[in-house]
Amino acid sequence: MAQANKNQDRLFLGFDFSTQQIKVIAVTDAFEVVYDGHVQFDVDLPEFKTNGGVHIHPDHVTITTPTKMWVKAFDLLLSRMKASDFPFHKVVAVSGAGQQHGSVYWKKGARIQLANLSPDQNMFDQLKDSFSVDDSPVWMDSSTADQCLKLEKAVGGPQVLASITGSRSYVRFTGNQIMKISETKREAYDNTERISLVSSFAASLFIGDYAPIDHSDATGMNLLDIWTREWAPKCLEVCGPNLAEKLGPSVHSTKPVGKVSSYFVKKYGFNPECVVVAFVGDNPASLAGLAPEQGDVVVSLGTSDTVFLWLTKPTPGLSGHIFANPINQDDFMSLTCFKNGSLTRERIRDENSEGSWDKFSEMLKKTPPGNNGALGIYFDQMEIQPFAEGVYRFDGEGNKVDSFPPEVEVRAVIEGQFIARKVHAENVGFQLGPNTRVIATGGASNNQEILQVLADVFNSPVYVKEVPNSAALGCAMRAKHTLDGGKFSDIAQKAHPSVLVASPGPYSQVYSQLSVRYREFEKMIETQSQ
Ligand code: ADP
Ligand code: XUL
Repeated sequence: MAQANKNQDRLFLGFDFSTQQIKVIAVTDAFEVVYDGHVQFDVDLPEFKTNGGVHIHPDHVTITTPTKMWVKAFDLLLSRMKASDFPFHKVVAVSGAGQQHGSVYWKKGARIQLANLSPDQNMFDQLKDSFSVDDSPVWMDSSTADQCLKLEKAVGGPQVLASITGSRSYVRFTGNQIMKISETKREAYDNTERISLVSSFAASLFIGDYAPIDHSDATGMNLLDIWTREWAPKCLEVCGPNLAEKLGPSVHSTKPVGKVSSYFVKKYGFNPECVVVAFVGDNPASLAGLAPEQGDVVVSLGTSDTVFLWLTKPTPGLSGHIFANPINQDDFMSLTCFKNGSLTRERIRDENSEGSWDKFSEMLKKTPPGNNGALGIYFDQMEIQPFAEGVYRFDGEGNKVDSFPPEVEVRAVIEGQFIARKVHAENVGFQLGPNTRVIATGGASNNQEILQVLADVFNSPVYVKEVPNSAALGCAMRAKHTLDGGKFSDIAQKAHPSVLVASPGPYSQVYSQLSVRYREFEKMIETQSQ
């Protein structure tokens, strides 16, 4: 009984250091949200003159964030919590997420400054000169095409790099960003004693020491071997001198990385026993927040569509990314992003259903699953996989046609998109299992008829979760899991039960045939686009 009462007073914090803001939520053991706050960089810290949290350089491809702005924002967030009498002493564990791929360069000597922060001053004043590179490259940067080629060439080609690190080389991936710094800012590189990701940087602020990079975020660097979870020597060698030393160790995402430093205890009243659990990438954190069971598939239907998979046997290839799973040490997750999502669906709605989702849904119900063999591929913008653009329609006989009747067009866009989501999921290792669940989220998950197509195409039940701040919540859940142990899925069930919204009809045969045809059409379009 005493224990139960004591537990009722416990709080967990989940942070999200994202592109435009830092968010925090505080939850109880029962996942009641008792505090929800944020600092928005453009609005709250106008002195840094960011736009959407970043600076776009004149070349348009270099995109950075002033590192010390994050420190100041963190100070501000905590001081706002203090001003609202937030009970810091009740917090037993914290964890957090960071935008993936971004990097922070700590200057030689910074570790000592970090370990000796005085509670009489703020962190910004004490750490503002602790970085050897003032502007952190972030995930939006695309200035490293040359470095990407170099890395792939050095290891034996894009597929070899993907087979080692889970992804071919990508301009935003940190190894390539580090290589660019080592080539263009050599003095600053040599004057760097530790390179953190945004996630491990935030954890470092909390523990007053360099926090290790967690495996899930480390797999977004083109530097970690996804199978052994060790830094890949060949990649390190190409990306910068003495890089292993500058990166320090990596650690599984479930591990505690220390306790809050005395700065937080003295300045804010944290309990000195408060545990800091490894901070992770924002996408892995969202997986924890949304899809906490082995085999789960998340389909996020927003401006662009994103598919996350919890995988046990990944097959890394030339599209999508394989990351280490943030919950289960032996498992993986994939992340595949599709540019043509809601905006394409909206265009088809406007042209065929008078701009009304209700009419669009009615039309969807009028056509049979499989659309009598009609198949459409709608890449209004250059798609990511395949790298192709344009609209392609095929009738039931496989002939290319210029248009479809409105009802057929409406079904074709939804089926074409969802078949693509499934085909690319299979490419990175997705296999339908008896317990596969599809978790739908994002704007279009409000649409029951669209979700029915999703269930039919994936031949799996679809659940909906609208979890605001899924990355921050995922981190609060992870913090509790590391502290208390037990099954992660039990924690998740408590945090937000899933709601079943659509069950698959008897169409697995129809969609497996269409998937085979889709693969052929996609290959043809990709070849034509080259
Ligand atoms: P973001 O990715 O920017 O966070 P959201 O997840 O909020 O976006 O999704 C926004 C999109 O949701 C809109 O562009 C809109 O097309 C789509 N949407 C909203 N309601 C519906 C609906 N009932 N049916 C289909 N799509 C919808
Ligand atoms: C993932 C990616 C973005 C960032 C920012 O690979 O680049 O989703 O994590 O949120």
